[in-house]
Amino acid sequence: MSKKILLINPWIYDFTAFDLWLKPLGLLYLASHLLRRGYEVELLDCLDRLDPDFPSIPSRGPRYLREAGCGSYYKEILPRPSFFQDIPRYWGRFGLPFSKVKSRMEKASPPDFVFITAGMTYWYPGAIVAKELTQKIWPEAKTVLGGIYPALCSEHAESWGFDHVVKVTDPLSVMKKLGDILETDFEVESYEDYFSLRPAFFLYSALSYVVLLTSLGCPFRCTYCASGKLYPSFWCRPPEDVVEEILFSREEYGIKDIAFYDDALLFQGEKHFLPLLKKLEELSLDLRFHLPNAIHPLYVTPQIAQLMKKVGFKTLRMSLETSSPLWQEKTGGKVDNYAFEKAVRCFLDAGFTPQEIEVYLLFGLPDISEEEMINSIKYVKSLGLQPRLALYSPIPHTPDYYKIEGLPEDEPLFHNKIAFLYQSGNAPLYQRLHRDLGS
Ligand code: B12
Ligand code: SF4
Repeated sequence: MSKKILLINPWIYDFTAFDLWLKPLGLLYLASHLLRRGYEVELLDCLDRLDPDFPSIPSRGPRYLREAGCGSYYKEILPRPSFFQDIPRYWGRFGLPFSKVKSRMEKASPPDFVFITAGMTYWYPGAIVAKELTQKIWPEAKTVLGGIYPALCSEHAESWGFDHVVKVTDPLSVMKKLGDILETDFEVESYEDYFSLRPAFFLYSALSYVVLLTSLGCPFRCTYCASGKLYPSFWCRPPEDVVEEILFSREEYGIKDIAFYDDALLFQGEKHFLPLLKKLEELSLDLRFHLPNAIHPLYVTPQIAQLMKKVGFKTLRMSLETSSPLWQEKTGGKVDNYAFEKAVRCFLDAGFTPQEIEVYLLFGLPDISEEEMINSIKYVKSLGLQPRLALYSPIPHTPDYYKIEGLPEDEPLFHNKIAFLYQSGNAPLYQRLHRDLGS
């Protein structure tokens, strides 16, 4: 008889959480590879807002995001962790009600393995609770933890008593480790093999969007980002393959909205993103594309901007982070103001309105001054654009992480962006700037 594997995307324990095209893409790829090897696979996504057990709640957030399939999660308020007592925000568990998940698990037939993902280091409590529930209900089932948390906080992740902890994120290394755990050969020898299967979105009963990964890694090494640790080299899928996946998702799931998960979507654009856009233009598909992760201004050209407008890019976000040339250089040199302004011109000339171009500024980098943050906001506004403040959060294995004094090394909850905002003393400034921006 084939082995049964339950894949769990656990709840988020946090101050805030929003479904901004949030899907456990790694788990969905794993599901497809497991199914191909003949395993019986089930998905329990505690963050599936379209699950019939999800309580109906008024969805907050901007209207354009709700129309593009995003929305609020149900939240169960819980006591704050003791070290967050001074943070004046409610702590809670976002996702399906705990009781529903528990009773669903109790009624299900026991799996042989339970695979649990953790998409952020500071989202680990959800994975631990899912593991504890598993061990209580099915003591015989083997638990396997994977995702960004065990990759960036390996020792911490190993301390919970999972049967296996997969501490890598590169798809080939992950499939190799899983092969060892399950004593099987997934025959994934190359990235082409890995991406030859479509992520298993069919495991959902309903979908309001899908997410898409067209490349791995990023050529830059920004001092606040872990991309280089997770994916040391850059690789991109052939554009034809990506187009096929887009067509498949559109036909199979009837979705209109697609969000890109790439770190560096525009890098090597000539052989990757540009041919993809050209093909999408030819096909004229009436889809809406979104860039929650933001793109590199450096690689925007007039042609790319025009094609993006034509094929339906709706959420257009660019990373500037800071307008200070000194800080741009110090943090990795991924952008300068000249390249940024050039990219803005390309998008405006292509017909995007200034309101449609969202600019990410990283708020609260270690050592950056208040004046520099204010100047960045003024600079973006002087171009007629809307700045979006992304809160800096400390990420292990990055140079900036090690600059922060007094950050407890053995507690990943301190990587939480809201927690860091309060602990760094920047909360009043942020609230003032946020209020002034009206965003
Ligand atoms: C897409 C993305 C987002 C999306 C969706 C988030 C998500 N986690 O799905 C959005 C835009 C919402 C987002 C937001 C943010 N993000 Co983000 N995001 C990413 C990104 C670019 C890709 C993640 C991804 O899905 N990759 C593709 C899939 C296939 O990978 P995967 O799920 O990791 O799966 C692989 C392995 O992990 C493994 N695997 C996964 N699960 C399992 C389970 C088992 C059992 C096994 C065996 C294996 C396994 O299999 C796959 C094989 O390759 C990563 C960077 C990166 N390259 O990883 C940053 C990243 C995760 N984000 C990060 C950050 C900092 C943020 C923000 C805080 C930024 C900000 N300041 O606002 C916000 C937080 C939002 C919030 N609510 O708190 C950090 C993580 C920080 C941390 N402490 O963990 C990362 C690493 C980027 C960075 N700067 O270094 N993000
Ligand atoms: S350019 Fe973006 S993805 Fe690449 S290292 Fe910098 S922040 Fe990370």
